[in-house]
Amino acid sequence: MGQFRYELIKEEKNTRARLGRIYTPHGVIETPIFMPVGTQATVKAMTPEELKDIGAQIILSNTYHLYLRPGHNIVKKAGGLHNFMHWDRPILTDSGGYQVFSLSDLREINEEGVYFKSHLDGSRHFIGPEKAMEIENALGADIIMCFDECAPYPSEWEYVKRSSDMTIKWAQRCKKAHNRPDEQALFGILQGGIYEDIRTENAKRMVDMDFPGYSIGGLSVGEPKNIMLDIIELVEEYMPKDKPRYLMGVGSPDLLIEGSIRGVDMFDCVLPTRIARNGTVMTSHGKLVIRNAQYAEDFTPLDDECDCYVCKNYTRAYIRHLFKAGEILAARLATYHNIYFLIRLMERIREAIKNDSLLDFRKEFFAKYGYEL
Ligand code: PRF
Ligand code: ZN
Repeated sequence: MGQFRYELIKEEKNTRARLGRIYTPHGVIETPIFMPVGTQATVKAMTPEELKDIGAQIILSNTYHLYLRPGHNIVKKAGGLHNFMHWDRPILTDSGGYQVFSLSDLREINEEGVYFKSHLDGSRHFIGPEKAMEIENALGADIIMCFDECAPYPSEWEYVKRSSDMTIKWAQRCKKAHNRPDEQALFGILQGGIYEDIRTENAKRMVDMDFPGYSIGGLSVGEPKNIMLDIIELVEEYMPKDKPRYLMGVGSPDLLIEGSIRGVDMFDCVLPTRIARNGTVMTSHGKLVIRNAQYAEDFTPLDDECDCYVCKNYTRAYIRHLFKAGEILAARLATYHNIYFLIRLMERIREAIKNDSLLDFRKEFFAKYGYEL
């Protein structure tokens, strides 16, 4: 597996949390890590320089979107996704196995793959495991994901069983079709919904395939939080210690902490960037809707404990004004702060793992943020 490697540095004393490093062709990632999402080859409102300033180590992008627009062959001609978007640190691409189901119209799933209509212009397309690998190989991310089906919640046992079996067959086909194994690490995706028997079998079979990393898919799709956490605990037991674990589509502060406690190394979520553009920011004292009238004359920073560029230089009153006036700087400043907040949170989680104090950290963070333990 060429340049890709996971190094387990330390296991926390009181939890399953791990401190680690992932080595990729574009640099090293300290884990646990939060990956900002750059769906369309851009983390909305942020330049790569700004992302680097705040310490983003890896970003995520999407096969489905880049295949539809501008087309993976154009990205390949540009010299790959890193060159195309001017980001020289690690990139992970999701396979489209999730977006095809959540965004496109008129899906038709069979063992071959998925026929769907583009959410952009209604044109008809097909993506299966081989096609997903062709696209991800062309994009050239450091970490790429197998093509899977994320069963909706709730789904019947029979549906999830069939879907999870198909995802395993697709994973075998992805592994076979992957043309650049020395440059791109292909991760397997665990599925199985909320059914413990399906999850267990799926995890064992996926791990037997010996991927360089594993992700937990099929969660954060509407199931209760305690069920999600139970499933993470269940499948964590089957995932090898010497490989990274990635919980897909999860990025709220409470779940970054809870996931880390349960041995997850990587997270991604559109949440911090999406809510930022709507005027919601995360602070050490919980979420804050900056558009609200109560901030009209509030000349304090977004978060008095944050030392980001935004909090050092701008006030709540000013940022509220920008949102009310429809100024694009509003989205830029709020996005900058929110990503910084989560990157800082992950730094504090890593620090707590070093000190074996992650449970105390959770207690303090939750109390202040307003979460119930
Ligand atoms: N599969 C893929 N991408 C995903 C998911 C999944 O199950 C999820 C689940 N929340 C988010 N992103 N391929
Ligand atoms: Zn800030």
